[in-house]
Amino acid sequence: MRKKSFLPKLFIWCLLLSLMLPNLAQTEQAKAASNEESMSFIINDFEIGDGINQFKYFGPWGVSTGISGLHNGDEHWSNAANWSDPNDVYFTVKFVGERIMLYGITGPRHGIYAVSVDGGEATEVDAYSANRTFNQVIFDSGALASGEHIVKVKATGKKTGTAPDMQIDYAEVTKQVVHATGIEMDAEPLVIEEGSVVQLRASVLPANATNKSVVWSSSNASIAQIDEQGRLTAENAGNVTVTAASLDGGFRAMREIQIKAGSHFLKGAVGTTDMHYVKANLFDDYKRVDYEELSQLTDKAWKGSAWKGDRASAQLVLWTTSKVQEQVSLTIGSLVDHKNNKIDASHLTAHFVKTTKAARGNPSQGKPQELIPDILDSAEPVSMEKFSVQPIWVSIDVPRDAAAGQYTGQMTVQAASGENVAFTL
Ligand SMILES: [Ca+2]
Repeated sequence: MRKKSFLPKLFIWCLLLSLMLPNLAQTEQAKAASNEESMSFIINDFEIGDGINQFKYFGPWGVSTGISGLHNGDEHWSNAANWSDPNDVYFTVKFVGERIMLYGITGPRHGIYAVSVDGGEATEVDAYSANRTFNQVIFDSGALASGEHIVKVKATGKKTGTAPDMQIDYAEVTKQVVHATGIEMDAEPLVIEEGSVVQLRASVLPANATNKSVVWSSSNASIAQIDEQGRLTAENAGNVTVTAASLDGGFRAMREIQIKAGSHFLKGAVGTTDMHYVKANLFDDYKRVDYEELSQLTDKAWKGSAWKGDRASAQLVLWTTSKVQEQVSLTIGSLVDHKNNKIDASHLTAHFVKTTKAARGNPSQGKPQELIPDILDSAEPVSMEKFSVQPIWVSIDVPRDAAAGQYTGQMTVQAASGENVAFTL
């Protein structure tokens, strides 16, 4: 009995599905035809500057952080007790979009603000409420023309409650979605050497597309890898096709890359003593040179000057490409001038600079930890991984009895592979 009842049930489900499917298809069509797709995003009050999607504050403003109920836990406020003229107390928000809504706290101490869009006539909005209430719409611009706008919110000194103070938490901007229509990449075939690192670029079209994200891929990762930013690392000789695809719409552009067998996998150049030489630069606020930048360095002759009895310091930097280098060692010779005066090699020291993992900034704010060159290591040979960076610190102690003159010497870096780099000092 039970088995027999299965068939009628299946029939009913099929009937239901066939009724529902045409409806779904119609909804999709309606969406595409209306072309009214929009998205919204938040500009927090702590996004500060002159740029697009940033706040800027004028007059005496204070800040609070770590307050639950506020967007990102933070706010800007201005206390009327600190004002000499309300006209000097305001903030602006520059944005690209078609509507802006300002959110803040309403309360008994919050006053009447004068809000203007694009320098137009001001509208007065009242941020008063009997009880302090978070996340309230202070101002809504309504529909604006698509494009760049600036909204200005000024103190008036007028109040419904006990004070005309000001406060702001965040803005919400609504923006028309501009879909990708294609992707552009240089199509010229590229010929590079094994061990090279090359930055490739692609742009999603049109220029004002909302989502300009590009997804990179390599047809053969054992020959060449490409990272999320389009940085290609040529690991081995061979041919690969690199594809750049737009995340929105999946438009694709391709480029053929030919990788020739390399000849040098250990390289070096003269750096400066006031920079850090690192594999990757995770911070943009510090004096550091990353792999891509330093691999452009070519100078192998260091020049410096020092007084008698003084110390001169130099920083040299080594880097490897697609082969590991074992037993990398340093040999430093004496310095000799053209009259054959000599500064003995015992006055010269060359050390590999070790790295230490350290956090900078505030780790609780998501600042990453990174390797920072710091400790002066011994002159013992080191092993270098593929695509790694190894700075060398050179000190020259000029003897008190050294004759004045121009001295030159050589420092050689040698690896077990037979590769070497020679520096002139
Ligand atoms: Ca906030």
